[in-house]
Amino acid sequence: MPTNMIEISGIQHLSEDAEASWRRLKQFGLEEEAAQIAVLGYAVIPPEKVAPMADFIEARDAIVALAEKGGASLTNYTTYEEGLSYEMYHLVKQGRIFEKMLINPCILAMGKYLLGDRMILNNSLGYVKSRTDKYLSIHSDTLMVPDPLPDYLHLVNFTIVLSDYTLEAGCIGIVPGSHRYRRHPTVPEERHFDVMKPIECPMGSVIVIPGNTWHGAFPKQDDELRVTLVQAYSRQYLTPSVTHRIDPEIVARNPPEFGELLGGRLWTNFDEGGIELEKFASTYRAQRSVYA
Ligand SMILES: O=C(O)CCC(=O)C(=O)O
Ligand SMILES: [Fe+2]
Repeated sequence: MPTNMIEISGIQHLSEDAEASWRRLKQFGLEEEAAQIAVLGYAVIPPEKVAPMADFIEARDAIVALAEKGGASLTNYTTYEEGLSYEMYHLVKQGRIFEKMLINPCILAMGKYLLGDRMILNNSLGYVKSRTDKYLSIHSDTLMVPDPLPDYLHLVNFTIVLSDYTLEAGCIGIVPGSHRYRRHPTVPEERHFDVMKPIECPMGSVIVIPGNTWHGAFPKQDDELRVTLVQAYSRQYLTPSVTHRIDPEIVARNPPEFGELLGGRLWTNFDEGGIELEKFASTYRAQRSVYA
C-alpha cells in the first residue's frame, strides 16, 4: 500500500500508538500490573510507583476535612444507600492536591493504555466510611451500558487508597476473572459475596478497576475511618458523571493535559459555528486505534 493510503487507513497509527503505550507502561514499571489486568481483571499499583507518601497524606487529610465540614461525623459517615460510604463529589474542584492527583503520570500511563490517549475525566469522588455490617453489593462500574459489554473498556476506576485496606477494615472485594463475562452481574449474583476476593493493600496503593470487572466492598468491623479517592476516566464518547464545567483558573494553572481530561479536545458539543475540523480529524483516529 502507498504510504498515504496506510496513513488514511489508520494502521500506521495503531502500531505507533501501541508502541507508545507500551513505552509509557515500562517507564512507570507497570508491565506486571498490565498483565494482572489482562488475566485477573484488576491490579494494585504499589504506592512507590504512584506518588510520594506526603501526597497521599495531604489527600487523606483534605477528604476527612471536607467530610467533617459536610457534617459526616454527625451521621456516623453513612449515606442513603446500603453499603455506600459518605460521599463527596467533584473533588477536582475542591483542592490543589486533587488537581495534582488527576494528572498523576503513573495513573495516566495506565489509564491511557486502557482507554486511549483521548480519555476524559468521568468521575472524581471521595469516600469516608466507618463501621458497618453491610456489604456493598457486587456491580460493574460501566453504569447505564447494556450487556454485552465490549472487549475494550469504556471506563476505568482508579481507587486511590488513603487508609490501610484490610478485610476487617472493610476493603473492596473483586471477583477475579469477572471481566471476561463482559456483562453486569444478575440480581442474585450481586450478593454472591463468597466469590469476592478482599483487596488488602497499604495506604497509597492504587486499585485499578476496569469498568467490566465485578466488585463490591466488605463490612467494616473496626472504628478507624476508611478514606478513599476515586478517579474514574472514560473514553471520549461516554457522558461524564461529573460536569466538565470548571473555573478556567484551575485549568490555566495546570499543564495542558488537565484541560484535555476536562473535555478540551472533544469535537462534540459544538454550537452554531459547527465542527472544529482539527479536533474532528484527530479524533477520527480513535476509531482505528484503541490506544488513540
Ligand atoms: O470503595 C468501595 O467501597 C467500592 C466503591 C465502588 O464500587 C466504586 O468506587 O465504584
Ligand atoms: Fe463500583
